[in-house]
Amino acid sequence: MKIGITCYPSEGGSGVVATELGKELAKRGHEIHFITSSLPVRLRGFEKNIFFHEVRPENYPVFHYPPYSLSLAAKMVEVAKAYDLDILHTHYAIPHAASAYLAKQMLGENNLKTVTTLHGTDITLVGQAPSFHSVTKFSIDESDCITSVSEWLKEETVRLFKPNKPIRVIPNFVDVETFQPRDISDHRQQFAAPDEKILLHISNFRPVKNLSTLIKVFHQVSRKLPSRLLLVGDGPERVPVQNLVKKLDLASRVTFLGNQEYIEDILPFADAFLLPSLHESFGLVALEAMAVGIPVISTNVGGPREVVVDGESGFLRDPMDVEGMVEALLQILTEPALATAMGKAGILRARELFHIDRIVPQYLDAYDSCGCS
Ligand code: GMT
Repeated sequence: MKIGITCYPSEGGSGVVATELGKELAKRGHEIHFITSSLPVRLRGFEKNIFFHEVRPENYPVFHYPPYSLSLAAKMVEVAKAYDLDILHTHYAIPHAASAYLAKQMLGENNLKTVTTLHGTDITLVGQAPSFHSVTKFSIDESDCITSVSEWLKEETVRLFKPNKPIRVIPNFVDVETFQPRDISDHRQQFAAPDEKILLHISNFRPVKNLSTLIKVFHQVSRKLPSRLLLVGDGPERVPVQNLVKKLDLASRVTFLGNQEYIEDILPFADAFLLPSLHESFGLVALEAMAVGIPVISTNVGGPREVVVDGESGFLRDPMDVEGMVEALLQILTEPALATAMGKAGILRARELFHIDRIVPQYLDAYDSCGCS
């Protein structure tokens, strides 16, 4: 098949999923065309069967903002015609699914099928904005096939958008060759002394990531146990979080690493991974932590309940339950046998349920059943 893939190319789970899916499909002999505003971050080198088409929004003095959605639709049409695409697979509905709809209309009598994968905030947050709701519903309804990354997100989509066709749940996946346990003992001292524990959080620093709770949890844990917090990522909450860290006198114990591309090199340093989101449609980074054998502390709202088994591969707590998260963390950090068992359970679960080889065929099946092949 010849497949066009559109996603947000910078840091963020939806772009990661889209890129890893494209890479895997290319390995299986499909021709993949990334149609994105820059090279997707996880496209790290030349790979056979993969092509990149840059979307360059035109600017003009009368525009307040360059109309990216139109430039994207035009590029989709150009690539679909030049390479005779079978499928346009858009990740994150806004505005990608709308651009795909427009591209399809412009192509007229053409067999191109459109697939939209819903990732989370395109439905739960941004999609709820009054100015986006109707166009999001319309573009989802007009897609030939809709997939969602968790059961929870499917239920939320049905509740909030009442789509006109069934949604197929295809969970996110992990490449367990890249994300696997590693011996980092020689390098650990760059982050912590031998007696100190390392806690890790990775995100795009949005309000939904609930970073103030994370810092409050670390504040309490660090008073009871020598520990360090590594924060990877960047976004609008970074400055407020830096201020809270200073206010609580934690600056010497918290390291802001900024955006990092090779998180598989950082995850093995952690004794526990924290993702205290207010809600999360899946929590891809929690899955990647599990695959590396790191116990996860996350919240019991949405997708994490489908990824992390509470009490087995980590702990799930209410997003505002600081005490509960502190208690859970202290258990992991002070009971080595429990931490090891949780790490092993996470690896097993990641490999058994979310292995790339198990999930990618589900996308191929979805393409098939939408009449895409
Ligand atoms: O966090 C976001 O809003 C960004 C979005 C993204 O593009 O990475 O994340 C969503 O998609 C990921 C990949 O499917 C999921 O793992 C995240 O859980 C989801 N984020 C939320 O639902 C908050």
